[in-house]
Amino acid sequence: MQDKTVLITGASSGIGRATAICLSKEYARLILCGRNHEALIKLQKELTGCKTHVLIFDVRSREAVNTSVKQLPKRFSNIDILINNAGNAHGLDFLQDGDPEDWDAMLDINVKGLLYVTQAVLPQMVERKSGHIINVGSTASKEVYPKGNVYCASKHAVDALNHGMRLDLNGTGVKVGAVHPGLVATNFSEVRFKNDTERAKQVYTGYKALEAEDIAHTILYMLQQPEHVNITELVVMPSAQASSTIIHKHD
Ligand code: 8X3
Repeated sequence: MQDKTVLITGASSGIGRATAICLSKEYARLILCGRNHEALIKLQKELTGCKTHVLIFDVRSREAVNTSVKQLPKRFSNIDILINNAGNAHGLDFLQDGDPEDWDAMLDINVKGLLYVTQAVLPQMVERKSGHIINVGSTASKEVYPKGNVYCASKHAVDALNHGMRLDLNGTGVKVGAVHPGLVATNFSEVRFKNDTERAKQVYTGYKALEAEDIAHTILYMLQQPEHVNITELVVMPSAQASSTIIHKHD
């Protein structure tokens, strides 16, 4: 077990939750961040192998992000690894039919939220000349698909920020990399389709989608590289997926 502290945003469900479970077996301290207090406490109870701290904040609030990170108890305050995982899709509509509230949510959470958390955590990494940031992007960071417009824009921004951080942090001792998942069977589509469970289920039927654990293992692999090795990005899709729109489904 490495004596390191990991902060994970969006840890209450999906890839964030699976990553917390996976990393709890490898690292000494985990900070579980999110909005859903109940889900995070439940997760905390499951993670018996390492020390955990639950931090409730909405990444959309810069003030809440900064205050929460500042108020971390001493033994959790030196963050070695930041997993920028919090992110959502809201709606799947032609741009001309889009709901500006959905746009705001995606840009505020996926882009600005990621920036706020990064800025709250980064100075101490730079000061200690050590740290590792993993940004969770998407295949939507690399491709734009019909009706994906603003979600894809937000994830393209994550891709750009992943590059930008690596450029700006070059020589500081802080590593930066991204994982870009394709179709992962989580509550992602339920959120996107606003609890239309049937429609959400369709996204992952007819083929074997990735599971959140697959991405958690990819993140662990990126973290476990030797000091001199930085995996700058990995795109991970189900074998049945060739692109955002080409998915081989059986009947
Ligand atoms: C999730 C994958 O295909 O819905 O980021 O954009 S997709």
